[in-house]
Amino acid sequence: MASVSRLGTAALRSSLSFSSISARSASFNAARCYSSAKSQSLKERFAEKLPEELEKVKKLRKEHGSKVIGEVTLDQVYGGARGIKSLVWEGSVLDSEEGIRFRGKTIPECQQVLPKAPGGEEPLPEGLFWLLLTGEVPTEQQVRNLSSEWAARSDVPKFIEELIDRCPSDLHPMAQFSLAVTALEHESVFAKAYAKGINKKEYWQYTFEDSMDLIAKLPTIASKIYRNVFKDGKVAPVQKDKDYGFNLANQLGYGENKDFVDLMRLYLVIHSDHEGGNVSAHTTHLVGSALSSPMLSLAAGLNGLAGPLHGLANQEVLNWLFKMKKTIGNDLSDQAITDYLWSTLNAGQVVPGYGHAVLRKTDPRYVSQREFAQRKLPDDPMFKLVSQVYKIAPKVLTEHGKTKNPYPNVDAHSGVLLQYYGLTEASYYTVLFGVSRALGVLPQLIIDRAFGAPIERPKSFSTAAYAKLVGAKL
Ligand code: CMX
Repeated sequence: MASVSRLGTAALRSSLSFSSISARSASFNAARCYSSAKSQSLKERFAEKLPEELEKVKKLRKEHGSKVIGEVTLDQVYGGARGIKSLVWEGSVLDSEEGIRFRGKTIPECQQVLPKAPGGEEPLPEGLFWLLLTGEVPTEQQVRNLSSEWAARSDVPKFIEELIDRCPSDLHPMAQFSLAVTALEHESVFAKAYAKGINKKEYWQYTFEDSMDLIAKLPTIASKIYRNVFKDGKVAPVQKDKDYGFNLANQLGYGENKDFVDLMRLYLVIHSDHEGGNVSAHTTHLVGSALSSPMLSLAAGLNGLAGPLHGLANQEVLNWLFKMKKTIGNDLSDQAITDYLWSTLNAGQVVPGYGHAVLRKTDPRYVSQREFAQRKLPDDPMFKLVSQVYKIAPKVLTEHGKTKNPYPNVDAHSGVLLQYYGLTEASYYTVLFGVSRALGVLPQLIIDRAFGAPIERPKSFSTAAYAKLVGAKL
C-alpha cells in the first residue's frame, strides 16, 4: 500500500540525523527519483501486499497453529537435521525430484516470463529479485527502474576499496568478499536506526534499504577483488543506464562479450535461491533473526558459502577436472573417466559437483547451464569432458553406494562456462555465487522483518540427554 510506503519513507527521513546517513541521502534521492516513474516501485509494491500476506499467516496460525506437521527421529538429529521442517522460506521451494521453483516457477518458466535486456537472451536478475520478494512477475518498466535504482546506489565507500587493497593477494577471494561485506556495516541504516530506537513495524523498511544498497554495491566490490588479485586492480565505473548483469560482467573486465554478459545474467538468476535450509541461506536468516543488519547477516551467509561442501564446490570441480585431464590426457574414454572417478572415491574424497542434501535428480540449474553450453560452446573440450563425466559419474556413484543422489548439482557446470570466456581463476568463482546468493537471501530477510520473525533458537540436547529421551542406557 502506497500509504505504508510513504509512512516508511517519512520515518526513514526523520531518522536520517546521523551524519553518515545524511551523507548518503544524495544516493537515496537518486534512487527515489527512479521509483517515481509511473510504475509502482518494488518497495511500494511490497508494502501494498504486506497486510494481505500478514493476514494469511495470521489466519493459518490461528486455524492450524497447533497441528502436527512432522516427527523427528534421532537419526535426523545426528544427521545434519535433514528433512526436519522448521524454517519458513517464501521465495523458493526445492522438490527432490523436480528441483527448484522460484515462487512456484521452474527455471525454464522464469527464463520465459522474466524480462530480458534489449538484445539479451537470458532473464534479468532484477526480475528474479522482484519475483522472490513479491511473488509477482514484474513489468519491463519495473525491471528497468530496478536496474537504475541499483546503479544509483552502487557507490562503494572509499574505505572499503582501501580495505580490499590492503588484503594480501593470497587471501582467498571469499575471505576478502566477506570482509568487505562485513565492513559495509558502517553504511547500515538499520543498525543506526535501531541504535536510535525504532518501532518494530518499521524494521523491514530499513532492512529493505540496506538490502538494496548492499546488492547495488556487490558488483563493484566483487570486481575490485577480482581485478586486484588477478588483473591490474582497475575497475570500470558502473554504467548507470545498464543492467546489473552487464555491470558485473563489465566491471570484471568481460563486458565486451555479449554472450558472457548473458551468462552472468543467467548465472545470477540460477544461483540466487535454493530454499532456506542450505548453509548460506539458513545462516543469513539465523544471524538476521538476532536483528544483526543485512550486511552482517549476508557476510555470515557468505562465510558458509565459502565451504567446499557448499559454494566452494564450483572451485573444487574445476581443480578436480584439471587434475583429471593431467592424469588421463586426451583419453576421454568411458574407462578412463570411470577409473579416475574410482581413484577419487578410493582416496576417501568426494566427487565435487555431485550429490545433494535434498535433490535426487540432476539439478535443473545444471541443466540450464548445460543447455547454455550446448548453444554457445558445443565443441569446447572442457564442456566435452564435463559431459563425459555426466555420462559416467552417476553409474559409478551408484555402484559406490554411499551418496543418496548420484547426479550433478549446480557446481558441476558453472566453472567450465566461465573458463570458456576467459575467467579462468577458479578460486574466484564462489564470489560470483555469493553475489547471486545475496539476491536470494536478502528478500527473505526483508520478509522476516516484515513478518516479525522471532530470534531463532532450536533446542539442543547432549548425547546423554538424548539417550534418556529414547530410553537407552549408554
Ligand atoms: N562423492 C562421494 N561421496 C559422496 C558424494 C560425492 N559427490 N556425495 C555424498 N557422498 C557421501 C557422503 O560423503 C556421505 O558419506 P559418509 O556416510 O561416509 O559420511 C554419504 O555419501 C551420504 O551422503 P548424502 O546423504 O548423499 O549427502 P549429504 O546430504 O550428507 O551431503 C553434499 C550433500 C552436497 C554435501 C554431498 O553430496 C557432497 O559432499 N557433494 C560433493 C560436494 C558438492 O558438490 N557440494 C555442492 C552442493 C551444492 C551447493 O551447495 O552448492
